[in-house]
Amino acid sequence: MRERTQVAIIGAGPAGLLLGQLLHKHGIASVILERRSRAYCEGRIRAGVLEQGTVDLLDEAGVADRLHREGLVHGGIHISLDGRRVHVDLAGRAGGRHVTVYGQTEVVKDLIRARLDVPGALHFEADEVMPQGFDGSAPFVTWRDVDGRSRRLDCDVIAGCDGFHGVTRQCLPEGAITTHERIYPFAWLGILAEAPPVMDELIYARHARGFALYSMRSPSIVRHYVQCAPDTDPAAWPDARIWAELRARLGDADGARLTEGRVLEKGVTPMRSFVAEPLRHGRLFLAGDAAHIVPPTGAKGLNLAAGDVHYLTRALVDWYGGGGEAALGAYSARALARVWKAQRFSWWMTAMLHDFGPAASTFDAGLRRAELEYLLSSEAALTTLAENYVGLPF
Ligand code: FAS
Ligand code: PHB
Repeated sequence: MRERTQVAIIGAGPAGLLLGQLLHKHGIASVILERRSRAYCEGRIRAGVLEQGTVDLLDEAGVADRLHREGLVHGGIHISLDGRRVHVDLAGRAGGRHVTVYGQTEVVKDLIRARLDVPGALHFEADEVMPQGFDGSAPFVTWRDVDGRSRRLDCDVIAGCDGFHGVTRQCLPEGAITTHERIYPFAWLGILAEAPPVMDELIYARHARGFALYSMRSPSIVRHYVQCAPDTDPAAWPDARIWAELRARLGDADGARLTEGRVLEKGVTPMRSFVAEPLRHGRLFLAGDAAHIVPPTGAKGLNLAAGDVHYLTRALVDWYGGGGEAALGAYSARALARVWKAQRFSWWMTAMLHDFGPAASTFDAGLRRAELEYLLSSEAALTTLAENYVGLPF
């Protein structure tokens, strides 16, 4: 079975879905091919903090009504060092810009609902997806549908939005991309639980026992993380142990504010920094986690995916509007410039707030601690953190 569209999108994560919806708003047709089921995509617990720019894009895509009704607008965060907590006034330091706490799961649900309004625009359980012919001017994607039929999708452009473990980056010829990577000697053990948040805004805590993050999804659902060993088995962390560690890393005063509750989900997130460049290969474009990964300490993963989609949408709208090769050629450099700044910020937050263990040099450990103490004592440094946290302009 053979069909045609303008943009073939591989992957129905935030990047692929938002791209499909924004292109639709600009009158450009697309078809999204997603390997997993709808239930799986809507059940994944991931990010939770949206930059102002990401919220603006979801508004432009026409899928932000529920976000504005249910999202929590935060004008600040807290940083805690061995129980001493400092508030960072994000809005006051970053021109009134703020972040919105709204689960990635909810963003994906809102975007899937909108994409399914357009018949044939989104296929779940698409198997053996393979991009082809993108080094020429008539690319296409072959795949097998949920009924086992082999299908071919002809298009003008392929967007690889299939995450870190997807097929698009892997199908590029040897030498076509350069990758840069840093693996951290720790991971995050995260829980989703029925409990009230510790504070009205997020707390990033550095403690002698390791890093911890106190986040939320609503006034009655929290999302907390503790730094753990990279090979941690969640089964080795009974709920009581997690709550005890979360309390200890807040210090006595704030520890008393922590309320325990029923744990709904528990999982380990590996910590790596990764960039693949360039993002364009003929008529194939990489966006989101397919091209870069950040450690979640800077809350940038989902927001970087949205940033890429902002630039790719502009490039495609310009190209279809007669902007020629230059329009397509602009995407990679523009998106990567913002990606590297977010990589720097995410690495900086991770280095400053985590314990790198006995293997790390004591000099580096001293620097990291001094970095945090300087931050907590400097107006200029707090403002730098604020402008990066709320999101650098596109
Ligand atoms: P995604 O990975 O979200 O989506 C890619 C999609 O492509 C998936 O639906 C996948 O099934 C599909 N796909 C893959 N291969 C395919 C194929 N061959 N054919 C068809 N479809 C295919 N960020 C934070 O800021 N805070 C967090 O707490 C946080 N937690 C995270 C936890 C985990 C386990 C992970 C992996 C990431 C986390 N992130 C977090 C980062 C996260 O938010 C990502 O940056 C974000 O999901 C990126 O979105 P996409 O690029 O759309 O990729
Ligand atoms: C989350 O709420 O899941 C979250 C928040 C901030 C981060 C990472 C994760 O830096």
